[in-house]
Amino acid sequence: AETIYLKDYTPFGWTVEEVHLTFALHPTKTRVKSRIRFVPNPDVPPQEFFLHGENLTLISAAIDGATIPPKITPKGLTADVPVGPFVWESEVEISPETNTALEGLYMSNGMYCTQCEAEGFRKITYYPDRPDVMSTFTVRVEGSEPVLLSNGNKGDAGTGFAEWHDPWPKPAYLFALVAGDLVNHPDNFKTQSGRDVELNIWVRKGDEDKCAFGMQALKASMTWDEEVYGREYDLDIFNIVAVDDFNMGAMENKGLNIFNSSCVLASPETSTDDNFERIEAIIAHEYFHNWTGNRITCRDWFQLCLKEGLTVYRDSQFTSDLRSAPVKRISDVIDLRGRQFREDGGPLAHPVRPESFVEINNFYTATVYEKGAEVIGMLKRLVGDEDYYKALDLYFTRHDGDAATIEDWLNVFEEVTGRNLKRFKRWYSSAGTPRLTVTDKFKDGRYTLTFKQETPPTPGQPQKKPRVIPIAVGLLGPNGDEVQPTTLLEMTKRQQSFSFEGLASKPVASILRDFSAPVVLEHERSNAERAFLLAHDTDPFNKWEAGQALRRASLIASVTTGAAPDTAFLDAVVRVARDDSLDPAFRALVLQPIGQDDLAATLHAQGHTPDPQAIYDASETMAQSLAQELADSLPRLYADTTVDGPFVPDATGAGKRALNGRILYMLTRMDGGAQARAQFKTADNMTLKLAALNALLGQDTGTDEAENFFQLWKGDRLVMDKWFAAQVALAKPEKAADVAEALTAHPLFTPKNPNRFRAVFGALTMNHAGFHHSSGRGYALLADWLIKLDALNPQTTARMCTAFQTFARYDDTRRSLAKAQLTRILSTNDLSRDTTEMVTRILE
Ligand code: B3K
Ligand code: ZN
Repeated sequence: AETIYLKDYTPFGWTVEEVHLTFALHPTKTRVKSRIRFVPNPDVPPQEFFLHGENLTLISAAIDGATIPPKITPKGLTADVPVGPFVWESEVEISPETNTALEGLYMSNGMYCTQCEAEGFRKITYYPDRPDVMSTFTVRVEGSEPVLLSNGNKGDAGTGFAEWHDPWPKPAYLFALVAGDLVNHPDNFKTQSGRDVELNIWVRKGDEDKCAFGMQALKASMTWDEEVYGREYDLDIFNIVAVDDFNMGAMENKGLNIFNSSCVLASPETSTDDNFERIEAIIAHEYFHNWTGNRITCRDWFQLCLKEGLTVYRDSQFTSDLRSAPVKRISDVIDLRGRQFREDGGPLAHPVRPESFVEINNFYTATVYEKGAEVIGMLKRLVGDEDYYKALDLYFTRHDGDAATIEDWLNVFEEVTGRNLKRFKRWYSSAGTPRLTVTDKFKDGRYTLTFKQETPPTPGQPQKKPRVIPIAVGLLGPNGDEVQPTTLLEMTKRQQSFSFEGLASKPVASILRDFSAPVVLEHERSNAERAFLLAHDTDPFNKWEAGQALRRASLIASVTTGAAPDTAFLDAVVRVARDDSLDPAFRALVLQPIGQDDLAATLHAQGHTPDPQAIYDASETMAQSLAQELADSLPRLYADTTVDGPFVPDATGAGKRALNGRILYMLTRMDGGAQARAQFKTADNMTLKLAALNALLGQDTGTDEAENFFQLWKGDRLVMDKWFAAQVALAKPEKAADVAEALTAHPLFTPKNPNRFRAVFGALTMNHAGFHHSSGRGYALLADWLIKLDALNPQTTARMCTAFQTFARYDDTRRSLAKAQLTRILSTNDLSRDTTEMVTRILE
C-alpha cells in the first residue's frame, strides 16, 4: 500500500463553490446525485482533475450538462475538464445495508447514518475528499423514514423528503446524514448575542428517558465556550443522534453530531458515574469542535492534532471547571501513562504531528489526542493564561474559515508573546517520552536542582534533540510548610540547573507539580521523603504522585526480589484512607491500584523482563495487605460512603461512590463478600450495583449475582456490554481466555457491534496477566477474532491490534507466541490496509 508524506502536500487545483446532493435512500440501492461547481484555483499549477471514490457504482456523469465517460481508477476517477469554471454532476449507487465497515453511509438497527472522517465521504459520492477543500452544502434527503436529517439549517420538508442547507463552508469529512424512526428530546438555547438555537437529541424509541443528562451537558458546554473562549454557536439548530453501531465515541459533523449511544445515553439505573462524566466530556468535546475543527479545520490529516489536541485540551478544562480540577488531572495522567506512554515506548511511537501514514484512521491515537493536549497545556503554562487567551483570539479571527496548520497555530503564539517557539515545536515533530532525571544539592542556604533530559530512540528517530520542558516546582520545609510556592522552571537544554536562595534548611522538593510536562520523572529519593510529600504536599497531583511512587517502588521490589509490601507505603496510604478531611475522590485515587501493564513498562524500562504472572501476584499481595492493614476501619469507612437522597451524578456524589468501590473491594477480601452481596441487592443505581458485582467477580465469586444481573438487563445493550466486560476483565489470569471464548458463543455476542466486540476483547487485553498468559491462549483467541473482524470492520480491527504493541517487552516464550499470531494475522488473504499497516509496524 502507498505511503503518504507530509512533505508531499500539494493544494487541490480547484475551489468548490457549492455542493448539492440528493439522496434517494434504499437499504441496498441508495442513489446519490451530486451537482458541484468547480472553479480553477489560480494559485495552483494546472493538474489532472481527480475525484476520490470507493465502492461506488457510477450511474452517470456530466460536465456542464453534457454526459462524459470518466476514467474510473481503484481510488476514484479522472476526467478531462474545461479550463475555466464548470459544473460537475454525477449519480452513483451505494449499498448502506451491506456496509459493515461503518464508514460512509451505513445502516445501524434499521436507521441510516454516516461516518465520514477521515476519508468516508468518498464512499458516498465522487468528490475531492480532503480537508482543505471546503464548500457550502445543500442536501435533499428522500426516504420513507419519519426523521430525515443532515447538516446546517432546515430547508423545505414534506412527506418523504427533507432539505438542509449548511451556510458554513466545510470539508466533506464533516458531512452527515441520518434517517430513521427516531424520537427527540428537544430543548433550546439562547446564545450570548441573543440567537435562538433549537437543540435535539435523537434516539430510538425507548431511549427517550436517557437524554436529559446529555442535553444538560450540551447546554453547559455552549455556555462554557461563550464564557471562557468567547465562542458562540452559529446555526439555528444543533442535533445530536445516538447510534448503536459506531467505530468510535462520537463525531463532530457540523450541526449534526453523531454519537455512539454509549457516549450519550445516560440514566442512574443503567450508567455509572464514570459513564456520566465521560458522556459530559464527549458531548463537550464534539460541541467544542464547532470552532476548533469545523470553523477552523486542518489543511491535511498530518495536522490532525491541530483540532484534536486543542479540543481535548478544551474539554479537559471544561471538566476541571465543572468538577474537580485535581481529580481530573490525576485521572488524565493515569490515562496518559496507560495509553500514550505505552504507545510512545513501543513500535507504534509517532510524533504528535506524524510525517507519514498508510491509513490515516490508524493515527487517531493517544499521541495525537492526549499528548497533543499536553503540548497545549505546556504552551499555556509557558506563556501564561493572559497571553494564551490572546493568542487564541488571534487564532480564531485570523483563521476562521481556514484549513490551517501547526505552523499557523504556533505563529499566533509567537506574535502575541514575542517568543521564538522553534525549540518548543520539537514536541510536535519528535516522538517518544523524555526521561527527566533530577539530582539536588544544598549548601549555604542555596538549594540547587539539576535536571537531565533524554528521550529514548523511536522508530525512524534514533537521535533526539533536547526539548523545552516546563517544570513546576515548589519547596517544603522540614515541618511540612511550603517555603517556596510553585514556580515554573523552563528547561531548554539537555542538562540544566536551577537554584533557590536564602533557605534555612534543606527543603523537600515537589517537582513536576500538576504534571507540568508529559515526561517520566526519575527521582531517586527515600521512602520517608515520599511519605512526607504524601502527607504535606500542597499540590494535589504531587501528593497523589508521592503515594504512587511509594506503591510503585514497593511493587517493583516485590516482583524483582520477592520483598513483602513496604510498610512505609502501607502506613502512609492507611493514613490517607482514614483522613476524612481529604476529598473522597482523592482518597479513592490514592487507593486505586497501579495498572499491571504500567508496572510491566516500568520493569522493562529498568532493564527487567516483566513477568505478567509475577506482577499479578505482587499486585494481589499488595491489595490483600492493604485490606488487612485497613481492616479495622473498613466498616466505618464503608458506612461513610453512603450518599443520602436520590442519585445525582455530580462530582461530590461520584467521589463518595468511587471511594465506596475501593472500600468494598477491600471489604470483600475480608468478609467473604457479605457486604458486596448486600449492596448488590439493595443498590438503586448502576455505579453501586456494578461496584458490588466487580468486587465479587474479583474474588472469583458472584456467579449468582452475574446471572441475576443478566436477567435484569438482558434487554439493554449498553448494560450488557458492562456484563460482558466485567466477567473477562476480572477473571483470574489462567481463566481469562476461556471466559472470553465462552462469551463469544453467547447468543448476545456479535462482532458486528463494535461496543460488544470491545466489551469482550477490550476487557481481555486489559486483563494483563490473562491476555499475556504463558499458554498463549489469549494471543491466539484475539488473533482468531481479529482475523474474522477484519473482513467486516477494518478500523476497529486495526485499533484492537494495539494490544500486541508491547509484545517485545516480554520473555522469549511469550514473544514468539505473540509473534506467531501477528504473523498469522498478516498472512490472512485480503487483509485490510488498516490492519496490514498496524501489524507490520508492530512487527518491525
Ligand atoms: N473526530 C472524530 C474522530 C474520527 C475518527 C475517524 N477514524 C471524533 C473526535 O475526535 O471528536
Ligand atoms: Zn475530537
